[in-house]
Amino acid sequence: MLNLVLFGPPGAGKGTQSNLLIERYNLVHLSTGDILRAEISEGTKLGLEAKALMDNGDLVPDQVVIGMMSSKLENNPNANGFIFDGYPRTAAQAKALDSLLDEKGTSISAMLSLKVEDEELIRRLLGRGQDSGRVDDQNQSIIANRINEYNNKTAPLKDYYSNQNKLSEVEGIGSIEDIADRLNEVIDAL
Ligand code: B4P
Repeated sequence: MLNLVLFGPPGAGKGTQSNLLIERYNLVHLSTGDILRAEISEGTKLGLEAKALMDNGDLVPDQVVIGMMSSKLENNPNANGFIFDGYPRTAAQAKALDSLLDEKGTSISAMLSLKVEDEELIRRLLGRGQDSGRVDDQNQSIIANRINEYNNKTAPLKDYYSNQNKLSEVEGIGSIEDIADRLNEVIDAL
Protein backbone atom coordinates (compact mmCIF):
# COMPACT_ATOMS: atom_id res chain seq x y z
CA MET A 1 0.00 0.00 0.00
CA LEU A 2 1.04 3.58 -0.63
CA ASN A 3 0.18 5.66 2.44
CA LEU A 4 1.17 9.32 2.26
CA VAL A 5 0.98 12.06 4.86
CA LEU A 6 0.58 15.37 3.02
CA PHE A 7 1.84 17.95 5.46
CA GLY A 8 2.27 21.70 5.79
CA PRO A 9 0.83 24.82 7.38
CA PRO A 10 -2.73 26.00 6.68
CA GLY A 11 -2.92 27.17 3.07
CA ALA A 12 0.19 25.25 1.99
CA GLY A 13 -1.75 23.48 -0.76
CA LYS A 14 -2.51 20.15 0.93
CA GLY A 15 -6.12 19.97 -0.26
CA THR A 16 -5.21 21.25 -3.72
CA GLN A 17 -2.39 18.74 -4.24
CA SER A 18 -4.33 15.84 -2.66
CA ASN A 19 -6.94 16.14 -5.39
CA LEU A 20 -4.24 15.58 -8.05
CA LEU A 21 -2.45 12.80 -6.16
CA ILE A 22 -5.56 10.67 -5.58
CA GLU A 23 -6.17 10.58 -9.35
CA ARG A 24 -2.60 9.76 -10.29
CA TYR A 25 -1.98 7.07 -7.66
CA ASN A 26 -5.54 5.80 -7.14
CA LEU A 27 -5.59 6.57 -3.43
CA VAL A 28 -8.36 7.32 -0.93
CA HIS A 29 -8.28 10.94 0.26
CA LEU A 30 -8.83 11.39 4.00
CA SER A 31 -8.91 15.08 4.96
CA THR A 32 -9.86 15.62 8.61
CA GLY A 33 -10.76 19.25 7.75
CA ASP A 34 -13.23 18.08 5.05
CA ILE A 35 -14.66 15.36 7.31
CA LEU A 36 -15.18 17.86 10.14
CA ARG A 37 -16.80 20.41 7.79
CA ALA A 38 -19.18 17.65 6.57
CA GLU A 39 -20.13 16.92 10.20
CA ILE A 40 -20.81 20.64 10.71
CA SER A 41 -23.01 20.91 7.63
CA GLU A 42 -24.96 17.80 8.69
CA GLY A 43 -25.44 19.38 12.14
CA THR A 44 -24.17 16.33 14.07
CA LYS A 45 -23.19 16.52 17.76
CA LEU A 46 -19.54 16.13 16.77
CA GLY A 47 -19.91 18.93 14.20
CA LEU A 48 -21.45 21.26 16.76
CA GLU A 49 -18.56 20.61 19.15
CA ALA A 50 -15.95 21.14 16.44
CA LYS A 51 -17.43 24.29 14.89
CA ALA A 52 -16.52 26.77 17.61
CA LEU A 53 -12.93 25.48 17.75
CA MET A 54 -12.49 25.51 13.98
CA ASP A 55 -14.02 28.96 13.55
CA ASN A 56 -11.46 30.22 16.05
CA GLY A 57 -8.55 28.42 14.35
CA ASP A 58 -7.97 26.03 17.27
CA LEU A 59 -7.36 22.30 16.85
CA VAL A 60 -10.22 19.88 17.55
CA PRO A 61 -9.43 17.45 20.46
CA ASP A 62 -7.26 14.45 19.59
CA GLN A 63 -9.78 11.81 20.71
CA VAL A 64 -12.38 13.23 18.29
CA VAL A 65 -10.17 13.17 15.19
CA ILE A 66 -8.50 9.87 16.08
CA GLY A 67 -11.92 8.21 16.43
CA MET A 68 -13.03 9.71 13.11
CA MET A 69 -9.92 8.49 11.32
CA SER A 70 -10.26 5.01 12.77
CA SER A 71 -13.78 4.63 11.38
CA LYS A 72 -12.76 6.02 7.95
CA LEU A 73 -9.99 3.42 7.74
CA GLU A 74 -12.46 0.68 8.70
CA ASN A 75 -14.82 1.89 5.96
CA ASN A 76 -12.17 1.51 3.24
CA PRO A 77 -10.87 -2.07 3.62
CA ASN A 78 -9.93 -2.47 -0.05
CA ALA A 79 -8.06 0.79 -0.61
CA ASN A 80 -4.83 0.83 -2.62
CA GLY A 81 -3.52 3.34 -0.12
CA PHE A 82 -4.43 6.63 1.53
CA ILE A 83 -3.52 10.29 1.45
CA PHE A 84 -3.76 11.73 4.94
CA ASP A 85 -4.39 15.45 4.46
CA GLY A 86 -4.30 17.58 7.58
CA TYR A 87 -3.82 14.49 9.75
CA PRO A 88 -1.86 13.90 11.94
CA ARG A 89 -1.58 17.35 13.53
CA THR A 90 -0.24 16.35 16.97
CA ALA A 91 2.15 13.74 18.38
CA ALA A 92 -0.79 11.78 19.86
CA GLN A 93 -2.46 11.65 16.42
CA ALA A 94 0.76 10.48 14.75
CA LYS A 95 1.17 7.63 17.26
CA ALA A 96 -2.49 6.65 16.91
CA LEU A 97 -2.15 6.58 13.11
CA ASP A 98 0.90 4.32 13.32
CA SER A 99 -1.06 1.90 15.54
CA LEU A 100 -4.15 1.93 13.31
CA LEU A 101 -2.04 1.17 10.22
CA ASP A 102 -0.05 -1.45 12.09
CA GLU A 103 -3.31 -3.27 12.92
CA LYS A 104 -4.01 -3.36 9.18
CA GLY A 105 -0.50 -4.73 8.50
CA THR A 106 0.69 -1.56 6.78
CA SER A 107 2.47 1.72 7.59
CA ILE A 108 3.15 5.28 6.40
CA SER A 109 5.28 5.26 3.24
CA ALA A 110 6.32 8.93 3.40
CA MET A 111 5.54 12.36 4.78
CA LEU A 112 5.56 15.03 2.05
CA SER A 113 5.93 18.41 3.71
CA LEU A 114 5.08 21.52 1.67
CA LYS A 115 7.20 24.59 2.49
CA VAL A 116 5.49 27.97 2.12
CA GLU A 117 6.28 31.16 4.01
CA ASP A 118 3.71 32.90 6.21
CA GLU A 119 3.10 35.93 3.97
CA GLU A 120 2.04 33.70 1.07
CA LEU A 121 -0.12 31.50 3.37
CA ILE A 122 -2.02 34.56 4.61
CA ARG A 123 -2.49 35.86 1.06
CA ARG A 124 -3.88 32.49 -0.15
CA LEU A 125 -6.21 31.97 2.80
CA LEU A 126 -7.68 35.48 2.69
CA GLY A 127 -8.17 34.94 -1.07
CA ARG A 128 -10.06 31.69 -0.46
CA GLY A 129 -12.07 33.35 2.33
CA GLN A 130 -13.56 35.78 -0.17
CA ASP A 131 -15.56 33.05 -1.88
CA SER A 132 -15.45 29.93 0.34
CA GLY A 133 -17.58 31.27 3.18
CA ARG A 134 -15.09 29.61 5.58
CA VAL A 135 -15.11 31.69 8.77
CA ASP A 136 -11.54 30.62 9.55
CA ASP A 137 -10.29 32.07 6.23
CA GLN A 138 -11.84 35.49 6.64
CA ASN A 139 -9.97 37.09 9.48
CA GLN A 140 -6.25 37.72 9.77
CA SER A 141 -6.09 37.09 13.53
CA ILE A 142 -7.79 33.67 13.14
CA ILE A 143 -5.34 32.80 10.35
CA ALA A 144 -2.47 33.89 12.64
CA ASN A 145 -3.84 31.59 15.36
CA ARG A 146 -3.94 28.64 12.91
CA ILE A 147 -0.34 29.29 11.89
CA ASN A 148 0.59 29.52 15.56
CA GLU A 149 -1.16 26.19 16.36
CA TYR A 150 0.72 24.67 13.41
CA ASN A 151 4.11 25.95 14.61
CA ASN A 152 3.54 24.84 18.22
CA LYS A 153 1.74 21.50 17.90
CA THR A 154 2.06 20.27 14.33
CA ALA A 155 5.44 21.29 12.86
CA PRO A 156 7.33 19.12 15.45
CA LEU A 157 5.87 16.06 13.69
CA LYS A 158 8.49 16.56 10.98
CA ASP A 159 11.01 15.22 13.53
CA TYR A 160 8.73 12.24 14.27
CA TYR A 161 8.77 11.17 10.59
CA SER A 162 12.36 12.24 9.99
CA ASN A 163 13.40 9.87 12.80
CA GLN A 164 11.73 7.09 10.78
CA ASN A 165 13.53 8.30 7.59
CA LYS A 166 10.19 9.17 6.01
CA LEU A 167 10.33 12.96 5.68
CA SER A 168 10.63 14.72 2.30
CA GLU A 169 10.39 18.51 2.19
CA VAL A 170 9.00 19.96 -1.05
CA GLU A 171 8.96 23.61 -2.15
CA GLY A 172 5.31 24.71 -2.06
CA ILE A 173 5.65 28.00 -3.97
CA GLY A 174 5.06 28.07 -7.72
CA SER A 175 2.31 26.88 -10.03
CA ILE A 176 0.03 24.06 -8.84
CA GLU A 177 1.34 21.90 -11.73
CA ASP A 178 5.01 22.52 -10.87
CA ILE A 179 4.42 21.60 -7.23
CA ALA A 180 2.55 18.45 -8.33
CA ASP A 181 5.56 17.49 -10.49
CA ARG A 182 7.87 17.88 -7.47
CA LEU A 183 5.62 15.65 -5.35
CA ASN A 184 5.30 13.03 -8.10
CA GLU A 185 9.08 12.87 -8.39
CA VAL A 186 9.45 12.10 -4.67
CA ILE A 187 6.65 9.50 -4.71
CA ASP A 188 7.91 7.77 -7.85
CA ALA A 189 11.30 7.34 -6.17
CA LEU A 190 9.82 5.60 -3.09
P1 B4P B 1 -7.99 22.05 7.03
O1 B4P B 1 -9.22 21.77 6.27
O2 B4P B 1 -6.93 21.00 7.01
O3 B4P B 1 -7.53 23.49 6.50
P2 B4P B 1 -6.21 24.08 5.92
O4 B4P B 1 -5.01 23.57 6.67
O5 B4P B 1 -6.43 25.53 5.88
O6 B4P B 1 -6.28 23.55 4.43
P3 B4P B 1 -5.24 23.34 3.28
O7 B4P B 1 -3.81 23.56 3.71
O8 B4P B 1 -5.60 21.99 2.75
O9 B4P B 1 -5.65 24.44 2.22
P4 B4P B 1 -5.07 24.46 0.73
O10 B4P B 1 -3.65 24.64 0.95
O11 B4P B 1 -5.53 23.36 -0.12
O12 B4P B 1 -8.30 22.34 8.57
C1 B4P B 1 -9.26 23.29 9.00
C2 B4P B 1 -9.45 23.20 10.52
O13 B4P B 1 -9.98 21.91 10.88
C3 B4P B 1 -8.20 23.32 11.40
O14 B4P B 1 -7.84 24.67 11.63
C4 B4P B 1 -8.66 22.59 12.69
O15 B4P B 1 -9.48 23.41 13.47
C5 B4P B 1 -9.51 21.45 12.15
N1 B4P B 1 -8.74 20.22 11.96
C6 B4P B 1 -8.51 19.60 10.76
N2 B4P B 1 -7.76 18.50 10.94
C7 B4P B 1 -7.49 18.40 12.28
C8 B4P B 1 -6.74 17.48 13.08
N3 B4P B 1 -6.10 16.45 12.54
N4 B4P B 1 -6.67 17.70 14.43
C9 B4P B 1 -7.30 18.73 14.98
N5 B4P B 1 -8.03 19.65 14.29
C10 B4P B 1 -8.12 19.49 12.94
O16 B4P B 1 -5.71 25.73 0.08
C11 B4P B 1 -5.43 27.05 0.45
C12 B4P B 1 -5.66 28.01 -0.70
O17 B4P B 1 -4.44 28.17 -1.43
C13 B4P B 1 -6.71 27.60 -1.72
O18 B4P B 1 -7.51 28.71 -2.03
C14 B4P B 1 -5.91 27.17 -2.94
O19 B4P B 1 -6.56 27.42 -4.15
C15 B4P B 1 -4.66 28.05 -2.83
N6 B4P B 1 -3.48 27.44 -3.42
C16 B4P B 1 -3.10 26.14 -3.30
N7 B4P B 1 -1.94 25.93 -3.96
C17 B4P B 1 -1.56 27.14 -4.48
C18 B4P B 1 -0.45 27.58 -5.27
N8 B4P B 1 0.52 26.75 -5.65
N9 B4P B 1 -0.38 28.88 -5.60
C19 B4P B 1 -1.36 29.74 -5.23
N10 B4P B 1 -2.44 29.38 -4.50
C20 B4P B 1 -2.55 28.09 -4.13
